[in-house]
Amino acid sequence: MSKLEALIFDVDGTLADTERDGHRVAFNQAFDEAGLDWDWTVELYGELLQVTGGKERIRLYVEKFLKDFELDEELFKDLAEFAARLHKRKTHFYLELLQSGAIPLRPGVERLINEAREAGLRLAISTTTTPANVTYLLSATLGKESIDWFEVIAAGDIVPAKKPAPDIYTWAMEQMNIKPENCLAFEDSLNGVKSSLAANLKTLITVNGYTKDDDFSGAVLVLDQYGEPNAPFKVLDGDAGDFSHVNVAMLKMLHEQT
Ligand code: XBP
Ligand code: MG
Repeated sequence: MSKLEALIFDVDGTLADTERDGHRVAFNQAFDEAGLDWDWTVELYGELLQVTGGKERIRLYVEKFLKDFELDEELFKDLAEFAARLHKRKTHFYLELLQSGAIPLRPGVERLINEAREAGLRLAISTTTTPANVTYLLSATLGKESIDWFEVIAAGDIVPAKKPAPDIYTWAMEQMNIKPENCLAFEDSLNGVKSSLAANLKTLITVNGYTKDDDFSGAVLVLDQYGEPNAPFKVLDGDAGDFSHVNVAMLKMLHEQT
């Protein structure tokens, strides 16, 4: 039986509930600054989350939802350049939100990370979001030193294909020189679980408002949150044994499940 050695965390929706009140708000701030009358409502954003990557999401919106969009070819050589420049400003606004402390970690995340470190488990991140978004979130919630707790922060455009492709997870494991059977992945969405399962990783899911109805077939367990000793999680699918909040002992039990 292989030994659990490393935990690989997704970021958006997993470490923190960032999409509805974070990324979506930053996108709208960038549109407003650019003089665009675009408004990504909570509902529309839920549809746009079908694609991972902020630049890709802008392009999906233009191509799928804006029939009469005309690119100013004096300013931008193509839609990719337009999306990249708009996305750069969105990231600026998102980092401001993170620095303001507007986005806390989800319940149980800080406790689980600290317990994993004390147990000597290796930590990594595999996310579609922009690298700065990760370091700013960690700094704002756990302190700047927490960035070094993660051996690898695999993020954004570091790989050619974003989730649901497995690339971001396989790249992180290559950097760590570790095999999937010695790891557990932590995800929140359909694109995320497709990515981690395609990388042959056992995956623990915590759902959120946007992903609660996603199909998590293949995940080892689906919860509403990691929980705290005085605030138990709710099991949505799978077997959590006698555990009521996610801790290292439970992760070792899950890791041994076939
Ligand atoms: C979620 C994503 C990201 C964010 C927006 O990433 O798909 O694109 O929605 O961040 P994950 P960017 O769940 O893998 O953490 O605008 O920086 O892409
Ligand atoms: Mg996610």
